[in-house]
Parts: sequence; C-alpha cells; structure tokens
Amino acid sequence: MRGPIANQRLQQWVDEVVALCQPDEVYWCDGTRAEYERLMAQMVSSGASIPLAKRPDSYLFRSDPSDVARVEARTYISTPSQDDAGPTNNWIAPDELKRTMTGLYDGCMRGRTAYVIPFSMGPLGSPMAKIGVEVTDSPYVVCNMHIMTRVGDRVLEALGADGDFMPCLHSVGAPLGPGEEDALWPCAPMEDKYISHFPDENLIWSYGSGYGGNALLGKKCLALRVASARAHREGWMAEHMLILRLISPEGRRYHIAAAFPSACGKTNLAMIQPTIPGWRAECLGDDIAWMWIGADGRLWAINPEAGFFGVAPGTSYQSNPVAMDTVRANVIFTNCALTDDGDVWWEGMGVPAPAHAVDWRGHDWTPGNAAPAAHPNARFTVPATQCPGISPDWENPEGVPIDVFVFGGRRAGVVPLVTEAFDWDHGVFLGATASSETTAANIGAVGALRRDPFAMQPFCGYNMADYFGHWLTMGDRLGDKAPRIFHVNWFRKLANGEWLWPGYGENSRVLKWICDRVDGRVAAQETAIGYLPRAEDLDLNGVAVPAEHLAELLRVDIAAWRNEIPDIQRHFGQFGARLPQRLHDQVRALEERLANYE
Ligand code: O2Y
Ligand code: MN
Repeated sequence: MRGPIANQRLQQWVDEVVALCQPDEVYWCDGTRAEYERLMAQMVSSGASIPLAKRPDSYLFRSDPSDVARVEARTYISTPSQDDAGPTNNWIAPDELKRTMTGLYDGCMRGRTAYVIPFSMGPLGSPMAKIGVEVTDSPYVVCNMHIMTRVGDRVLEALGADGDFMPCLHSVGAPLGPGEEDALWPCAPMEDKYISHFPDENLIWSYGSGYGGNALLGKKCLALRVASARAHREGWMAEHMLILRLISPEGRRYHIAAAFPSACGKTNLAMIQPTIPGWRAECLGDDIAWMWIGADGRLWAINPEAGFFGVAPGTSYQSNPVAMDTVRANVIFTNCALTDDGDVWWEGMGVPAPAHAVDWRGHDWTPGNAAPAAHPNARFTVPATQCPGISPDWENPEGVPIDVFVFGGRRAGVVPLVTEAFDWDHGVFLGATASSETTAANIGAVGALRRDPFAMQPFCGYNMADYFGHWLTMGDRLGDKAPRIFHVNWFRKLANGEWLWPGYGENSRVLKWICDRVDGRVAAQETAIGYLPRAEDLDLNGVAVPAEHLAELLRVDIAAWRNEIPDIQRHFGQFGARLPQRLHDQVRALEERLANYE
C-alpha cells in the first residue's frame, strides 16, 4: 500500500472518492507488467477472464448483454448553461447531476477494490500530453487502461507535487454485500448509467457501465469530449481522427488526419497497405488526434492513445491484414466467440465458422444459428507497439505535420468517391455536414442516416456551433499553411446492393490522387460540390473497376444534391443564431452552384 503521494490535490481527491464510494481496499496502479498479469490472473480465477490456449497471453471477456457499447442516451455534457452544451448533447445542470450521481456513488464500491490509475494521454514529455487519474472499481478497466494509455509510477513522477491532472471517477455501480458472489461482468441497469462530463472543471464521472468508451475514461471522455472543450478554450484541436503517413515512391511523406464516424473502417484505413506499387503507409493512430499550431505555423498532431480498441467483426486478412497480425498475441478480446480449441472467432474474420463455438453470451453456437457468435461491437484491445505497420514516429513527442484532412461517412448513394474542398471554409462546410448510415457500434437504430459533423457528434464536449466556429478560427490562424481538405465515401452501392468501389487497400488510389493534388501534380474537374477527379486522373492500374462504376462514383447528381439542401438546413437550423454566418454563406453558395450547373 502506497503512502500519501507528493501531489496533494490528487491525494485529497482520492481521499474524497474513497470516503464517498467506500471501497474495501485502495490500490495505486504502478503500471508494471507484473501488475497486469496479477490482475488478469485474479480475473481468470474468478471466471471473468478466459485465457486463450491458441493466442499467447490473450484473454476473452464476456460483458453483460445489457452493457455492450457506448450509451449515447446516457452521456451528458454538464455545463452551467445548457446552451454551452448545445443541441447535440444531453444536458443536466452540474448541481443536479452531481447530486444524483453522488447518491449513486455513495457506498458503490463496497466489497470491491478502488484502483487508482495515473495515466498519460500522449507520450510523457510531449508538450501536448495531458495527465488523467482514473479511480475505478473494475480490474478489467485497469488492464485495458494499461494497453490504451501510459499508466503508473512514471506518470506520478511526471505529475510531481504541483502538476495538473484531470480527475476521472468510474464505478461499475454494483456494490457487494458481505459474502455476496460477484457477477462475471458487474454493471448497473440502464436507467442508472451516467457517463458525465463537466468540461469547465476538466472532470469526468462515469457510473454503471464497464464497457469500452463508457469506462476507459482516457479515450472518448477525456481525449475527445473534455479535451475538445479544453482545446476550444486553449486554441488547439482534439479530433476524432486517425493519423496516417503515406510515403510516395520518391520518399515524400504525407501526413493525413481523417475523421470517420464509428464503424466506417477507420482502423482499416489507419492500417492501410497501399496496393499502388512503390507507395507505403505507416500508422500513427486509429481514433484520436490532438493538434496544435507549431512554431513553423503548420498544424502538428499526436495520437494521445497507446493502443487500439478495434471492432473485431469484419476484421480479416482481406479487410485489415495489419490488424490481424497485430492481434496474434497479448490481446484482450471482449464479446468475441470462443472456439473449442481455445481461440476467438467473429463474423467476417475471413476463416470458416467453427463447427461449434461458445457465443459472446456464453451459449453454445453452431453455424446457421440465427444470432451472431460474436457481438457486432466485439472488440480487441492491443498495444500500438504490436502493430507491424506502426510508424517509427508514432510516439514522437513533437508530433507530425498534417498536410491533409479527410472527412468521410458511409453513404450508399449521392456522395461521390472523393471531393476536394474549394477552400478552408468549404472544407469546414464538408466536415460540418458529413453524414453516415448508422451501424451497431452505437446503441440505436441501424441503417438510419444521421448527420455526424466531423465524426464528432457523440464526442464534442461543447456547443457544436462553437466547434464549427473554432474550426473556422483555426483556418484563419493557419492561413496558407492550413491542411487541404477532402471528403471521401468508400461505401457507394448499386440499387442491387453491389459495391461500386473495392475499398480496403485500393483506397490508396484515392489517397494518391489526394497527395498529387496537394503537390499540384494532377488536375481536377470543378463541380457544384467541389473538385473531383476525372476518371483518367485516378491511378487504377491493376484494379478492375468497371467504367460505368467509376462514372457513377464520380458523378455529381445535381437533383440528389438539391434534395440534400433541406436536410442540411434542418441540421444547421438546430444551432439557431449560434451557427457561424460563414456556414450559412456556404449553404447559399452551394444552392447557387447547384442552380448554375443545371
Ligand atoms: O462501444 C464502445 O464503447 C467503443 S466505441 C469506439 C471504440 C474505439 C474507437 N472508436 C469508437 C467509436 O465509437 O468511435
Ligand atoms: Mn472512434
């Protein structure tokens, strides 16, 4: 047991949490491998964790069926004024929310251990790194945080006596009575779950869920929701973006930051293996980018995370060979199926279904079973260092300079394969109106169209209209050093459901056009919605894309775009007078161009 620590504010906060939550024990995490192995061994003996005979140092967890994904309906941005949270966030006044949650936290860790996890988002020593401290009663969370962040004594050392940290309180919300047997995946009922953010205080309180984004508080809660609000105040950017380095045959490096809504193949793109001869890619991050304007006036980026929390279903040697090689060993799997020989399996793994498996609920499963063997939001947690495509610069404390922003979404129709913005304001408009058809990564209807501005709809910790304004301001500050902005859509389909574009590694052909545009090597056609490649501008050597598919992928359907306008106006209308005039101007300009290009 550790004595009082140097940072008095931290000690005092932990003391307050302990007095409120009343754990049986308090344990300060040191971040060592021995600690990880000890906790994992405890969870194996309790039955919560299943060691995988076929994958070295790898384990399978099964969550409670009610606790399988981020819960947007129970996620709150608690600012003093509701207007500051904006229309896209759930809001409860801080006093009221704290009163309710204090009632829930009271005694909630009885029968459990409170683990204190000092963690760093960003490489320790980076001017951009931020320290958080999560107190949790879930050893599963501790092991995941070991992988997803930098944890332990080295963080406390960096914090020192006076350093600043963001307090993150988490409980599964399932106190144990004396002698009461624990659940394999303890959690609280949906109506008691709260994923709460107090951005003005850099404070996070999460209660009732042990899953992913609800519980690993460094990720979506700190590195996106609270960090985005902080970035707005402090003049930097916290974005839901992968970071990718593309290297041309001549050795020119291009750094791309790309925003896609959940379940649009972001991890696949982050780990892309280009199919164009001579082009290479390195992964710097698959989910979050923190960016700031450097001394040279350019935009620099780090990945604040240390691991990948990727969706397993659909990950295969065809869709993402790099991820498959990354998860060969030393992985935490959650809600995958268990094969009889002690491995994991999921739908879309690219290998035949086992004749028998145990599904994510712990039930016998055989092919033909109506329910999937793995939950659609089943996950792997794995250190970034294990990724064979990881960039040697992924932990560079200075970051990498961003050349290009790419926005995307999953749209079966209307939105072309790739579009380049006319200028920064138009690029902000493309980001602000980005939309996608929903999938299983979030609880709610599957297949519905939703506007997901900058892929930040679930993650923006303040009024989204002010966030748009922040993007405009950053562009003003960056001037001619601003990254160029593009929009892509890999998901176009024919009416019969056939994909128009092969996707995966072939997406490098679109990225090559983007890089060529940045360096002025290739032409584009000006259309009503932006610059598009002509069919002959895309390097399609070695890939069979029928000419009529390509024509459709690059066609601007003026009538369909006119139909989008009312929905864009509705979307912008929710922000009222807070929406920047420059975005109203963009809608009007688009309408005019659509009229002129008739
Ligand atoms: O459902 C969850 O808790 C995880 S969601 C997630 C995980 C990793 C990366 N991105 C996401 C997301 O929803 O954007
Ligand atoms: Mn994400």
